Amino acid sequence: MKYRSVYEKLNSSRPSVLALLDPDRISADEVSDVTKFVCDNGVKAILVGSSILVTSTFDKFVQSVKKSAVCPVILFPGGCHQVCAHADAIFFLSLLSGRNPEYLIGEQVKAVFSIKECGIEVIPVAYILVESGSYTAVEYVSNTKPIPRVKPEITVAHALAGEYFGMKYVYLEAGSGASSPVPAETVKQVRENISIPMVVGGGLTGYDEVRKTIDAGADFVVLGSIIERSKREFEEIMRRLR
Ligand code: 1GP
Repeated sequence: MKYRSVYEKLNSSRPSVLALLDPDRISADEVSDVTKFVCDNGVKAILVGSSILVTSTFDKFVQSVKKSAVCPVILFPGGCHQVCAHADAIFFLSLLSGRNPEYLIGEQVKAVFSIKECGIEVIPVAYILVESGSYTAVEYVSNTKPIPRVKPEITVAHALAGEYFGMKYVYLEAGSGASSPVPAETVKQVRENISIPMVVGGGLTGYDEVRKTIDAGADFVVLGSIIERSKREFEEIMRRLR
């Protein structure tokens, strides 16, 4: 089957797991092996991005991921400086849950000419930060407040706004390394109210949580920290999902 786009290819394999590789947390020496490892375990795409980006070798990192990956590589940028031509696509995020214009539209406007020059596929994403019980990097860097976790209807309203804007995915984010993932009840209510695919990530560290999130209606779950923390536990999650 030949796919016209990354978006189409991803949608043909739902539900599935996407890996997040953070250039600030994975070294240049490890990146090829980590990429092969996540691909061997069946992830359907690799996201590359970081909240801040301390490393100066972002382009090289993405290039190494692309060289070793057998699935699409998608940029998941923390800002306009995380754009490069080595990826297949970019999640063009707007942090809808926040009220900081810089992350709603400012960074995006600064990035458009680089994206256009790179010629990579653009996938508009309604990015929604849900309170996780801890203060996360995305909350700090974006200077926005997450949506209270006990108010799923507010998350639903933001997800629907994203759909009405014509965005292609809703991404419910608890924040990388969050102490609690997005509640299954929130995922369920969003699923019942939107018709576009949903990505859920942040704080998912065990099979039961991943299963619960998928059963609640997530089309894609994103795993990041667990890959860095325990290869064995990541393998276990992927094995049990098969
Ligand atoms: C963060 O959703 C991703 O944007 C992944 O989070 O690192 O907690 O798996 P974790």
